[in-house]
Amino acid sequence: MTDVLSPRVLLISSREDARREMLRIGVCEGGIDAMEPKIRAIVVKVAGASIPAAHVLKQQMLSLGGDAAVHKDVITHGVDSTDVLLMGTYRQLRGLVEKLSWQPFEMPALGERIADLLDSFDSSPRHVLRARAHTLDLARRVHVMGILNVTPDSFSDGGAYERPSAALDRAMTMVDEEVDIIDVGGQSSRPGSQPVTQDEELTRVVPVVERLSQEWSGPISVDTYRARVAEEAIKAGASMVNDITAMREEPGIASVAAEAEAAVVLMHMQGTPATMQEDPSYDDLMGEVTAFLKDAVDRAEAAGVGPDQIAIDPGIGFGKTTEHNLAILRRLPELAVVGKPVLVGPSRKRFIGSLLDLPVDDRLEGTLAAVAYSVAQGARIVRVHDVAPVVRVVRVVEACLTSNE
Ligand code: HH2
Repeated sequence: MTDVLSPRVLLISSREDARREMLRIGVCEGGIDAMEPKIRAIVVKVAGASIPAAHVLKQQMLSLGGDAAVHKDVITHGVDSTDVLLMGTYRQLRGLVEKLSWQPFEMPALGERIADLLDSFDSSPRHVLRARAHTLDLARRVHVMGILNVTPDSFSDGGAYERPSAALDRAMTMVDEEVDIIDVGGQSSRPGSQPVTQDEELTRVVPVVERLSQEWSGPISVDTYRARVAEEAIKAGASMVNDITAMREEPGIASVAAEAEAAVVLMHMQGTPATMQEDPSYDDLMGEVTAFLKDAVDRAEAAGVGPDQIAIDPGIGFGKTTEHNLAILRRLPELAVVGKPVLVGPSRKRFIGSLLDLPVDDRLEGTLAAVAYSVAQGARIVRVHDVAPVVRVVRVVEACLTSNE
């Protein structure tokens, strides 16, 4: 029998966890509904609040039994504005939303935004990704995107699959290894790389997409920021556009994707591949990455890309130091605020090499660790070179995530 004097800590990280534990001790259904929002806590950051707004937030959170952290000089009006950390249970934060609805100035609008935020963090998102004829059920299963670089100079597999027949062989090997998506790229984006001409990119990519789509009925993605390359690849059978510039380089790519009902991957990058690793720096890493991705999503949707046709990617290695990359993986769940499925591409990248002091060919274990951790942190698509071992790792992590004992 359990010793009543041995209290222990439970890990409650989801609604489901909360309900299960209450059911286990015999709480009635009504009690479970009432207490489930009280069981989990959340911290919400409000940037740049005016001093009156900060006072309202502090008072209301205290009245609800929570609290709000503000700048030390708010009390003496020694600052014009302050960031605010709202801390409380879901129940208290929902109470705040209610109270803000009858407050003056910008408070009701802030309340609505907090309500949206609570909605996106309060339940497991049922993400699907529509890509022309394909519907990828990302809620059910993490998808593995296999990299097929048809380039002479990619950082890890450059030159290996330049001939279309070699590329096709490689693709079919990935299919045997149970890849979900194949991402065909005709231009390296490794740090310091220079762009190739559009004609060269077309010559590399289109024949491979065409032949692959004849051999395989799964979703083919094209790794390009050029509207014309995306258009030709789609005509040749691609159903997804992976744009490392998040449609900033050639905004016309958004309408190409929208028209074809292709899926898009919008990736964060600071700078351009030619210069991005010179001195990457951020004042607020996750704040900047999420704001960038939200803006990219808004632009894509404004151009007609469907809300369920967009995935986001924090861009591991694109204008980031090793520390930045590690922090992004650790704080990956924060990207839920954007409301789209997350893709992560850590495969064989330099941050793994610098952590382990290993060359690109010896980064498999490091890649697998980064993939496992990313999936545990909420990534729903992983972009990798080593499909077979990654599929095995992903299946095991998924099983842990969905265990319900
Ligand atoms: N990384 C690379 C290229 N494309 N696309 C997305 N969405 N996310 C990534 O992290 C990403 C990407 C760079 O890796 P690789 O394709 O292996 O190398 P190269 O750019 O040298 O061809």
